[in-house]
Amino acid sequence: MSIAVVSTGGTIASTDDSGGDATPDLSGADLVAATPGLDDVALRVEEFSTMPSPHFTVDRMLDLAVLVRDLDADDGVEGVVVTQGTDVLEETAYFLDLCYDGETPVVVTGAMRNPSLASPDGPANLLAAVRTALDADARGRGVLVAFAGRVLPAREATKVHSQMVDTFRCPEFGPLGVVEEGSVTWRRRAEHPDPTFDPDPDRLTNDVAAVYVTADAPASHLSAHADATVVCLAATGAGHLTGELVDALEDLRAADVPVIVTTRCPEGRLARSTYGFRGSERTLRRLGCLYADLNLQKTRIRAIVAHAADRLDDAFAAP
Ligand code: DAS
Repeated sequence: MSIAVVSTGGTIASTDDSGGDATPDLSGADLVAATPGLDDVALRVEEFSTMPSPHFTVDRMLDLAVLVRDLDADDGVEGVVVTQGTDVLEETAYFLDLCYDGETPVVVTGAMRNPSLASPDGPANLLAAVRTALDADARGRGVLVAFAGRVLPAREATKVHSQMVDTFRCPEFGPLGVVEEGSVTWRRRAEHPDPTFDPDPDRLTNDVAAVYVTADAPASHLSAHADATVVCLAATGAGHLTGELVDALEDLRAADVPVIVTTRCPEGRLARSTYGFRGSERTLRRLGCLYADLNLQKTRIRAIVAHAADRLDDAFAAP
């Protein structure tokens, strides 16, 4: 039995030997060779890509999900570790989670400091991810993120700092566990398991807009997306829009564009029956919007996956 390490690029695989501009150029085999503490673990390496994570497309995310499913079906694989750049790691991890209901642990990790810098964090993160994937209690927990000693559910993990090494957190509810001295101490389970989707590659599209509502935002911020396949909206507070955005929302809904609303607050969910002013949850309900309880970028990933599986209504709640 072995742990499959799937290398995709990112800072963990970047060097700046060319004079200060780090770019991904290391293979998965290089990452494994540079990580102390793996001698007792049988590893196999899958070289998936060598790219910065902002270059990841949803098509590549689906390719990665197919690979993860194939590895789960392989009796020789005990766990899967995916290394990726941190910028969109939370989106890739959640994409994988939405497409995966296997028992084999799948753990995503990366690094904030590349191997050319003092104190690179990649080796420690890779080691912690492998130890997590080997932990019997990691089985059946869905896709996990292991980073800076924390183990987080893909659904909740989000990058909260642009530079610090302990950038991945779960706002509101905290990590599932922590890795210390190579073993995981689990403290909670991820409640609210998501349905699993089987996206049709031919329906997969990146044409799902993500709009962040801001004070006095004009109608154009929303109407610019009148042709989008789906629009995801991070509303203020418990689910509120500016007056002008309501005008644009009415037009979108009249044109049958699905609109999925979440809150722009890092913690908490949308209200259903607290406010009644124009642009409140009453408006969202009247216009047949759907509700999400995820951050905006994860809401968009869920919309992309659910749309590709032709299950959009099934994937989000009505207000
Ligand atoms: N921000 C870099 C990283 O942390 C780049 C990337 O996401 O690929 O990996």
